[in-house]
Order: sequence, then structure tokens, then C-alpha cells
Amino acid sequence: MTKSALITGITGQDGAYLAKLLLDKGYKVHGLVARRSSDSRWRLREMGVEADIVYLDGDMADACSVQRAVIKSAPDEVYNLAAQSFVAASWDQPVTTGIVDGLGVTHLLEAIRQFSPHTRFYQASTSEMFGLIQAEQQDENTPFYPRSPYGVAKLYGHWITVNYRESFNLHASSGILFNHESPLRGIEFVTRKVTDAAARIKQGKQQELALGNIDAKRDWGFAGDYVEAMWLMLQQDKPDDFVVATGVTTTVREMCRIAFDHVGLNYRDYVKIDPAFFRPAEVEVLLGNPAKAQRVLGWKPKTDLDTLIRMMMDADMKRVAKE
Ligand code: NAP
Ligand code: F7E
Repeated sequence: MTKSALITGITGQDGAYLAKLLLDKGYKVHGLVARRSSDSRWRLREMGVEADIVYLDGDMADACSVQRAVIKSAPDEVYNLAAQSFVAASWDQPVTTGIVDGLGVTHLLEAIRQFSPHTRFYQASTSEMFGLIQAEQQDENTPFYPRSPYGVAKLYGHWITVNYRESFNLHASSGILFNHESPLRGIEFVTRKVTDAAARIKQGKQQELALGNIDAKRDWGFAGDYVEAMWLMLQQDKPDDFVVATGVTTTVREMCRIAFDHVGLNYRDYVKIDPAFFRPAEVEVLLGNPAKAQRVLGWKPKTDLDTLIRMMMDADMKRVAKE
């Protein structure tokens, strides 16, 4: 029997990779899409899946539309990827971030509880919930200490997922994913900002790159690997929480070096520090321990940072050349 999946946030980076993964597995894929005045399906086109998806209008802030999407898609699996996901913007739009990333999760869980309780649910939780880290390497038992309105909203989303699992016996899992990137990453996130700028500088279309705290450290993986972990979580007999990470942490500075090196440039000649890109409260370092995901799901990352950055650089070099 063909399985039905509903993906919220299908037009985002992870949504595009996950849609492709599920379509390749034979799922009927539905996508909740918020009304936008300009085209938001470019990533689905890049993945070659735009025409294969059933689109359902809706917004995570609008409980009725979320409910309708659940009823219409009759999903075996729901992947809740929709979010205002840019940490820096969450200080400018704390209320929207709280509604979409926090309360929006309850809209979806309530719809599932009332109309489709057999549906398996995935919540896109985040390493930002660890924020001011309480352990050198973070796992499923590390206490949370979010440092941004985004982290706070996502922590609500995480706990309401745990709560609905425990209260109503829903098959609801929370994936605590560390940073994951790809050529489809939004341009405002630091890895894409750097690879795009390095490509432009190499091709004479930009002179310098302004960044904030380049001493921050992140555990970066490849989005294509991470969506497999999402799917695996919903194939388990029991719902649970899983950290998904590489177990390696790297500074933004080193990430810049790798990107610029790839096109034969020295990042020191082009990167300028601009206080405008520092955050009101920073998450200085994140380092995940994916041992449980490996043990229970049989998941491990396939792509190291060097390979990932090279993949992104190659894509940006080609794209910038065509502009
Ligand atoms: P992304 O590229 O920013 O995609 C976010 C998606 O959410 C987009 O499809 C966006 O639609 C949609 N969306 C935003 N507001 C919405 C609303 N009010 N109603 C319905 N849809 C809405 O994010 P991503 O990198 O793919 O991440 C996917 C999920 O994982 C997010 O929840 C993020 O917070 C979480 N996460 C990401 C990472 C990471 O490193 N990438 C790590 C941990 C957790 P538009 O395209 O129309 O704006
Ligand atoms: O910042 C520093 C910045 O914006 C990474 C989201 O997907 O991953 C992502 O959140 C680091 C931070 O990602 C610039 O201060 C320096 O320390 O790429 P980012 P993020 O904030 O880690 C988590 C897991 C999510 O859940 C989020 O949804 O880089 N940094 N200079 C900069 N960051 C940006 N964006 N721009 C700079 O100029």
C-alpha cells in the first residue's frame, strides 16, 4: 500500500531533501505551503520533484488550515519542518517565531490527536535548545538552556511533542538536529553566506565578506544525510528523541578557510568583522553525540565538512557564473 506523508516546510532546505527521499521510497507526498507573494518552490525544482507533490495551502499560525491539511492528506507520517528558522531574525520577530515554531506544533499535534491518531509525527527540534551548553558534548540527556527566542520557541515545540506522546500515546518523535547544510541552504546562514561570497569574490563580483563572530563553533553535517535520520525515526516501533550530529565541531573561521581555499583564495584577505552580525546572546559552541541514533536507528553521517563545503562551493561557483 502506498504510504501518505505530509511535510510542513516542504519549500525549505530539509523539506526539499525529505520530499525527494520519500518520493524515491514510493510515498505520496503532500506539502503544506504558506501563501507567499513570490515563488517559494525553487528548491523543489532543483531537486526535480516539484510536479510530484500535492500542495495544500496553510500556515502553521492558522490552526484551521493545519487541521484541514491533516484531514485532506490522511497521512501515515507527518514531518513538521515548518519554522521561522533563522536564529538572528528571532530577536526581530520574537512573537511570530513563538507562534510558528512553538504554538504551531500544538496546532499540528492537536489535529493529529483529533482526526488521525494513528499518524506518526516527527518534530524538527534543534541543537539551539542546548544554547549555553551544560555538557561538553550534548546528547539526549543534556539539560537545555536556549539563548534566543528561536531556541525558546523550539524548546516549547520539543516538550509539547514529548507531552503529546506521553499524554495521548501518539507516535511522536523529536529529532534534535545539529546544523546541517547543503547547496540548498538559505543564503543568510553562515555556510551559504561564505560559499556564495567566496564564489563571487573569485569571479570578481564582490570585494569582501562581512561576518560576525567567526570564533563560534558548530557541528555541521549534510542535510541529505540528516533527512534519512528523520525517516528512520518514524520507522521505529517506539517513538523517542534522538540527537543527530557528526560529533565534530569546527569554527566559522576554519569553515571560511576551507571554502576560500577551494577556489585558491586566502579568507584573511577578504573577511571583515562587522559588529552588525553579532547576536544579542551567542551560542558559542555546539558539539553533538549521535551515539543513540547510531545504536538505535543505525544512522551515521556519510559526509564530512570538507566534502560538504566543496559541494556547496562547486554549486555556488556554477550559479554565480551564470548570473
Ligand atoms: P528553512 O529552509 O528555513 O525552511 C523553513 C520552512 O518553513 C520553509 O518551507 C518555510 O516556507 C516554512 N515556513 C515558515 N513559516 C511558515 C509558516 N508560518 N507556515 C508554514 N510554513 C512556514 O529551514 P530548514 O533548514 O529546512 O530546517 C527545517 C526545520 O528544521 C526547521 O523547523 C528548522 O527550525 C529545523 N532545524 C534546522 C536545522 C538546520 O541546521 N537546517 C537544524 C535543526 C533544526 P517559505 O519557504 O514559504 O518561507
Ligand atoms: O550561524 C555565526 C553565528 O546562522 C552559525 C539554523 O538552521 O542551525 C542554524 O542556526 C554561527 C553562529 O546558524 C555570521 O553567530 C558569524 O554562531 O549559520 P547560522 P545557527 O544560528 O547555528 C541551528 C541548529 C538551527 O536550528 C537553526 O534553524 O555562525 N556567524 N558571522 C554568522 N552567522 C550568520 N548567519 N551570518 C554571519 O555573518
